[in-house]
Amino acid sequence: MDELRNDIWTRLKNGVINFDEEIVVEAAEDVMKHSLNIYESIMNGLVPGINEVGRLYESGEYFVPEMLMCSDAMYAGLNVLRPHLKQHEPIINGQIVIGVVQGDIHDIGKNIVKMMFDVAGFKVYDLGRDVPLEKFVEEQLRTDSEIVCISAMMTTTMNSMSDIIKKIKAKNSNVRIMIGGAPLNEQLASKWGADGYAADAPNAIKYAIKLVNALKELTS
Ligand code: B12
Repeated sequence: MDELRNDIWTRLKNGVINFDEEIVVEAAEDVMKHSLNIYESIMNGLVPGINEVGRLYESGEYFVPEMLMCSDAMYAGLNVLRPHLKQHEPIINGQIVIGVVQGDIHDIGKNIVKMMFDVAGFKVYDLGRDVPLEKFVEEQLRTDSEIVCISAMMTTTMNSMSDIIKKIKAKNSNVRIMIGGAPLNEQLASKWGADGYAADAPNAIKYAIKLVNALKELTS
């Protein structure tokens, strides 16, 4: 079983690297056929694939068109797998606004985090990518969400997070804010006044549940 699972994950990974949508879709269908864990297959197949693409881009072997085709292949796999992620009984009753900062169109990571929040039972308001600062503030007020999640993938775009956090907190000091994305870390999160940082989707969910529970205690 381990061999079969590793073979399917390798096909997912290589399909993304070689921007071969057909191979990725076939491997994704095999994930279901053999009842493999869907989230693990995303994190051990598709994600290492796209990370290797980043390395190839950095080393000058790939350029933007290749990166784009690789991300299409990654989404082809994600689209097959996503509907089969099991919806649990809500683990928690909470609402989340999520989006990628203005100027940044990297949304694969944000979509994985969003998917996991959905699965955990949160109501998620997704602003998409390249989101102007004011939109985060307006959507939080409109939906009265407990948490706002902000994603950025570039060192050039992440700095706007500091302003977004200040503006949201100025309107509503009870909101909890989490940030994430490859260039972020805990130090930046605390420097900018965010309530949390998580390096990946499972930790994002754990932390969000903690924040919502603490908020409920505070306001009860
Ligand atoms: C795929 C990709 C693209 C695709 C994006 C497609 C899409 N729809 O997202 C395309 C081809 C469009 C692209 C374009 C560009 N890209 Co690009 N891209 C990447 C690449 C290879 C992978 C990113 C990715 O999806 N990773 C996989 C996901 C799953 O990981 P993740 O995003 O980190 O998300 C996880 C965690 O961070 C966390 N998380 C994410 N968000 C959040 C939010 C919260 C609240 C929390 C708690 C957690 C969390 O959970 C996620 C799941 O576990 C990276 C290289 C890399 N290895 O990171 C470069 C990279 C990000 N790109 C880069 C660049 C430079 C660009 C371009 C400027 C290139 C150009 N010259 O045009 C443009 C930018 C366009 C723009 N304005 O945004 C640079 C950024 C460098 C920098 N300054 O920081 C990188 C690092 C490549 C490099 N090494 O140079 N790119």
